[in-house]
Amino acid sequence: PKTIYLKDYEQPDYWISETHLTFDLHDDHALVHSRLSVQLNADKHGQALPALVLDGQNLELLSVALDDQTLESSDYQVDAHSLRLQPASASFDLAVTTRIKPRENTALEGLYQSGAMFCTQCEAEGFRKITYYLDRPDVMSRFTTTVIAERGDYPVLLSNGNPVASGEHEGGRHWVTWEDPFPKPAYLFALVAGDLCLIQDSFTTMSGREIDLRIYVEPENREQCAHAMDSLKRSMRWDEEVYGREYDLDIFMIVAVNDFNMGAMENKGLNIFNSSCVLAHADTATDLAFQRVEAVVAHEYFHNWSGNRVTCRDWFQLSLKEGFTVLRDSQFSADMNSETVNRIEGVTFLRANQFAEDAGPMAHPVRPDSFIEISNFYTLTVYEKGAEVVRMLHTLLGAEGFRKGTDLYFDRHDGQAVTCDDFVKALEDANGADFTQFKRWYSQAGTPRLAVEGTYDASARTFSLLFRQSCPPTPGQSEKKPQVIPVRMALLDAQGQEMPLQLSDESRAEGTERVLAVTEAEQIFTFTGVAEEPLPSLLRGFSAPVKMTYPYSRDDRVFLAKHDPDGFNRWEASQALAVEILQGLVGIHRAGRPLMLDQRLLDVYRTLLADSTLDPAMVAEMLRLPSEAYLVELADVADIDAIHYVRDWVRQELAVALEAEMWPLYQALNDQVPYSPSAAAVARRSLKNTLLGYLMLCPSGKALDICVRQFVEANNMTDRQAALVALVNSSHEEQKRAALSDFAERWQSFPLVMDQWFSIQAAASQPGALQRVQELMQHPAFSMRNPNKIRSLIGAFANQNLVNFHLADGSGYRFLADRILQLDPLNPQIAARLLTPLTRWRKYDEARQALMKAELSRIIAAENLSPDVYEVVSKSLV
Ligand code: DPP
Ligand code: ZN
Repeated sequence: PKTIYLKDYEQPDYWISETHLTFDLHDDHALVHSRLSVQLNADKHGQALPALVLDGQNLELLSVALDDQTLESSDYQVDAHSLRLQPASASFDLAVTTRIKPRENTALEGLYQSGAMFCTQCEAEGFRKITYYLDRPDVMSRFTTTVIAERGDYPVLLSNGNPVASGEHEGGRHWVTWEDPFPKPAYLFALVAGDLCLIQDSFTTMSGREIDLRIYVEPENREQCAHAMDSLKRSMRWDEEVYGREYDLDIFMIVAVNDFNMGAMENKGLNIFNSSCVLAHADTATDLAFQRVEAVVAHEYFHNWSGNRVTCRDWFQLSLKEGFTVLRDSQFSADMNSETVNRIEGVTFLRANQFAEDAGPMAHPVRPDSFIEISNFYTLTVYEKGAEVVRMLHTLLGAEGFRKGTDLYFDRHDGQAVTCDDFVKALEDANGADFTQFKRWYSQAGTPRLAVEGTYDASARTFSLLFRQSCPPTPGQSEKKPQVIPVRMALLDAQGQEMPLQLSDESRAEGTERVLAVTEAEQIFTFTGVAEEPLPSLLRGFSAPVKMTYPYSRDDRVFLAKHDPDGFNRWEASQALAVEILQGLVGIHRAGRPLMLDQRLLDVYRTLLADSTLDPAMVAEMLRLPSEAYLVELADVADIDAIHYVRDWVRQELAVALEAEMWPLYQALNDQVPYSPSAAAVARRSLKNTLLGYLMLCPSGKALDICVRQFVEANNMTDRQAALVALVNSSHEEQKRAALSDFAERWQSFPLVMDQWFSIQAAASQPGALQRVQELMQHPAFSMRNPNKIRSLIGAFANQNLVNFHLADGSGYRFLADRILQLDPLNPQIAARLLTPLTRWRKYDEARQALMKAELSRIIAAENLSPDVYEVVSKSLV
């Protein structure tokens, strides 16, 4: 496999102004006729005519014609990746016919069949599996697409843009022609054919245009689309209000498919979604699933501007659209729900997962320098850290300055394929800012460390903050330069009030909260007129994706957890306290000494439970102990057995000590009101079910009946599933078995509900998990052909069931490696994804490291490995 470098980027030799496609769809194949208007890129080549080299893979080439002259096979060269021919003029039409086999396409890239329907996934390089093309995002073309299929099985025929003509052929076949007026790269092409039902609505844009909104799903899912439609309308309004962006076509379509590698895809005017990110009904979807639908619908819709109208020049720039769009969807979700809770969830996810990626063998910058297989770079770093980078720009510029910058960006680059540098330049130009140093966030990998110390001088009434930043080496980058780290902060007095802030070079105090931009390896900020020794509240809202330390005492953390006026930092203080306590106990447990719980954690939790003024969702977040995955990430060498044991032990101690306080609160929240998906109702369920989880740990056993009752009587899936999780993780074997079989029987024909059933069991930490997972693979609802099933059973086991996956005998590793080898020939993208837990071998003891590396070596020795799996394994073994 070949490595591709950003530094080798060159413009294409030819452009394609028009792309005319005709798809003749049949049960066992599809004929694809393409007619391209091709022009020499004269800026690059003057008058010389280089060969035209089109990308193509897994295609059966039937004919090639240049300006209507059919070519002999000696006139062109075809190999496994390309079609090469020599044009005779600077502008010509090229007509190519290929035959493809969508039914045999198990990789789910290009044109494939999901159940009875045809659909496409072209990002990043799937279009080359449909026809020969310049399959690169800087080649933008106007597409006209005709789809022909049998009317009976495929009454609905869709592509990008607007339908402009349709008709009947003989023998029951019909056709529809779609025209997309906006030039686009091939990765945004989409086609759907199937027997789908339509849910329709409309939206009036800010300039008064009426948009036809359509969601297409298989008929049995008709009742599960209301939330997606509502989310879409709110996204459209929000993007007008917050970013000034209006929708541009007359129709906006979403189609749900069951077999999909990603969450969803932003194809122009025709978004194709994994059904898990569209369908939501109170009976079948949890609150988490509702929130995910809202976020993904918004994300894909926002791409219409940040991704489609302005797209990426090359795939190294992927974060240009993904980082920015993730930020946009998280701003939207924050506005629709609780901003603080939303931020807590985002930061929790980032720290447990992206930080681990940044510390592992696949660490790469937000804008990578090289790759073998681009599919491997749809990563947490490109998406989530990329969003953090844009969020920091927002923090540094303020909301107004940021908006001026994005307005200029969209204006300046509308219809273009651009780079991350172009994005930053627009923000600079609109604000007269200089982000030269800031751009290191795009080129340097790794999570920076920020060590902070505070010194109070009582006689001078000054408080100095000393910041020291560093960043550990990552593959290919041994030395790092200082980055710009925005630190949002305040100083708190003994009552927890924010103090006025005046830096030593300022003439008077202004405000009580600041953003300090740390730019040096070592830097001091001194505040003057500080009347008493303050407690600093630092990195509020997680204003930079760094690992910050400050020598807080446990009492300081208790104080901040109770009194910091900033909600995010209250949570942060309680988390940090819990982390410190858990880490301490892990050491004690490993030394074979008895465990004792620091009463300060109890004290914080007791105060939380007693405070009825707090948002229940916040309380639930604060009661949640740091995850095993996060504790692993924080450790140099993680003892997963000790981490698991200690975390469970602390949970149990908390439950017993707080049982009396938790019961009345659970009962008050368990009020059997009719289901509502409102943020307030979600918050109440979140706290109630967090409490149920704790109460089920109490040896009193009082909670069992109530848990079973909640499982049986719940009027929504959130409550039912929470009860099931608590039962499955308990030792009440009989009730557990009954609940699991009842659940499976009731929901067997709902694939997304069965996904939950699989993942709850795969993640349960009792012994014997691997055997359970192997048995579940035989269940009729499981399939190795469906990415959602693989994720919910095998993925959940390897990523969430850490004690069982890391069993000392290596059986978990062997199982995962076997599944990867089994899957690679079918679906390399998903196979490569599954490797993630094995790439983290450096975190574990030597014996486990050896076992994990042995499995990686076994994989890389296999024949005909995909470039996807090869790249991840080879980099992990370095
Ligand atoms: N489906 C991916 C996303 O929307 C790729 N663009 O983020
Ligand atoms: Zn995206």
